[in-house]
Amino acid sequence: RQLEFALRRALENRELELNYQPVVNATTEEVVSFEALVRWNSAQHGSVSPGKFVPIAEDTRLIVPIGTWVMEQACREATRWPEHVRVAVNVSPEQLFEPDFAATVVNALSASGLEARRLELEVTESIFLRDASVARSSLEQCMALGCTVALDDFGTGYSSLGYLRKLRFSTIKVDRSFVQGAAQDSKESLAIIRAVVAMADSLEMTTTAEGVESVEEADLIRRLGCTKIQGYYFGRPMRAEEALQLFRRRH
Ligand code: G
Ligand code: G
Ligand code: MN
Ligand code: NA
Repeated sequence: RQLEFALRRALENRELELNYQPVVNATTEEVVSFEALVRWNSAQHGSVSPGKFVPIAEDTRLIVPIGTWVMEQACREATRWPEHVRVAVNVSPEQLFEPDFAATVVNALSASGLEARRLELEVTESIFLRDASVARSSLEQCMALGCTVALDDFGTGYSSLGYLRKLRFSTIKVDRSFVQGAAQDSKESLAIIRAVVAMADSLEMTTTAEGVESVEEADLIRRLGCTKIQGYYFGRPMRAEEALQLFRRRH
């Protein structure tokens, strides 16, 4: 495929960039972290959405070098933010099944000087589909350094509550389909969010509601007891410079 060929060159041609989407404390609405989201401005294909190129990168294993770049860049850019603000990086299963994943994280932290506690790794349930022992041990090594791990898109994959026993996640990210459902008065979505929040509370995990797009949704999510909120209402994914500006205005 043409896209694949171009993607192979994207790193060396410096066509990748990270955008950052704020995550706020549901109660105080202060920014607690930013999620790094990769963007590709291809010389040939223009701006290509991650929904399109991330799956290609995963299939071709290009996600391994791309993921390493994302990790390094995110850590570097996060050092410019106030110390209480953390950065979340999405990690694909392909990356976690590389035996040197933890070394990649160690390198990114030491090269940037970012404290490990400021780095959150976002993984999806799909890491548990294969023999998860390699992935688990990598994530546990990162946790031993002080990083946290969030369970992304919760409830959309091959959810099994057993996963929650296998790794000490710090955060469960409630998929935006439930948030949208709840906002449209779906009894099922409301019940599911309530149950996830209750479960996370008793497991001493926090919850982040994804895809909150309006003040009504933010109020609803707050009432349902989610710890943190992410979504267009509080901020779209933005360039590193804008993220920095946002701070200078708010704090
Ligand atoms: O930014 P957007 O919502 O369009 O992202 C689409 C998808 O791409 C999401 O599932 C998101 O998790 C994924 N994605 C974005 N940035 C990265 C990244 O740096 N690494 C990986 N593995 N996935 C990413
Ligand atoms: O899979 P993951 O949760 O990492 O994907 C994050 C994706 O969700 C990003 O591509 C981001 O652009 C998108 N996103 C973030 N906030 C919102 C929102 O409020 N509404 C919608 N529709 N998408 C969102
Ligand atoms: Mn994510
Ligand atoms: Na998500």
